[in-house]
Amino acid sequence: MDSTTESVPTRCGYVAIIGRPNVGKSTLLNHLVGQKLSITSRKPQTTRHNLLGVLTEGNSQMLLVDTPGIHQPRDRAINRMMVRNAVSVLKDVDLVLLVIEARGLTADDELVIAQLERTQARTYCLINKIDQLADKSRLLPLIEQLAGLNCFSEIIPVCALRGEGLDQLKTLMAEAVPEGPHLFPPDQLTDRSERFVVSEIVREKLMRRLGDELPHRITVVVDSFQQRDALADIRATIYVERDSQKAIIIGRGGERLKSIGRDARLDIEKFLDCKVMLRLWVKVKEGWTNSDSTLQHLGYD
Ligand SMILES: Nc1nc2c(ncn2[C@@H]2O[C@H](COP(=O)(O)OP(=O)(O)OP(=O)(O)O)[C@@H](O)[C@H]2O)c(=O)[nH]1
Ligand SMILES: [Mg+2]
Repeated sequence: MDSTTESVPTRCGYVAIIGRPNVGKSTLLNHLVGQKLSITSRKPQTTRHNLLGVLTEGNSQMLLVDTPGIHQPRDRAINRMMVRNAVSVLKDVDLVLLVIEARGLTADDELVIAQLERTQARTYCLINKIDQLADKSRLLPLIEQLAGLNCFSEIIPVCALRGEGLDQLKTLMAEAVPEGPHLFPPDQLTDRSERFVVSEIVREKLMRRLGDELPHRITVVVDSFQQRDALADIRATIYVERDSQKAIIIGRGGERLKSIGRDARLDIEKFLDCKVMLRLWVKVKEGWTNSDSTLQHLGYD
């Protein structure tokens, strides 16, 4: 056969992004896909659900799965569920990206590395946040230490925030996924609904505006979502565990809730590419973080 008519086989595979909380997994997924799909914040345990982001590069389609940070779940059902979800993807993927921070391995990273025994897939170690290292020569001993663990087929320094090192990563991923037909059309970026992304955007604004503890006691449910012409009319409820938490979110004269709603609306308008009317309610659902059945009812799988 004439080599110019030979078709190159397509490739497609699942790629899990795992790591301890706050190392930059969701930032990485967003940068790779080129759209903000997964919420991020400087607080640990921001991501609660596995989220698929589709990256199509030439013949290769990579189905990236962002996961909640793996940690030692203490008392709450929601934390156990998050860690269960994160480690559950390991057995089904073709490639694992294990993310750590450039400042060095921690005991929590080692907890994540121990989970690699659940997977047969090749694993790349991404050293993220290299922008935070004033002295780049400090990377060398870390790379040596990681190589000595004998569990990574590539070790790649990156800065997910600025997209540095990601072209090389894309090339390596595109070669690593197996031959097979693409499972998503190239313009579909996630398998999650718009409702889901909208509820997450509201939760992100809450995470960013509130103290360290309260965000972990909050969840958001979109009650109605109607899109007509160039306007989306959205109603959502913010659930908390106690009246005192409700008062904090609403703020004096409703000011805090108003500004959270404004921030969320601007991001939702960008995401949906239309005008948005967003109405938010705050309700108390006692103990929702520690009841498997309530979690399920609130959309946690
Ligand atoms: N300086 C710097 N900050 C980064 C980089 N990547 C991510 N961050 C920041 O690190 C924080 C955590 O990022 P996320 O993407 O939410 O981290 P995550 O691993 O998804 O966290 P969880 O969902 O809680 O497990 C955010 O404040 C990001 O802006 C980077 O390359 N450099
Ligand atoms: Mg995350």
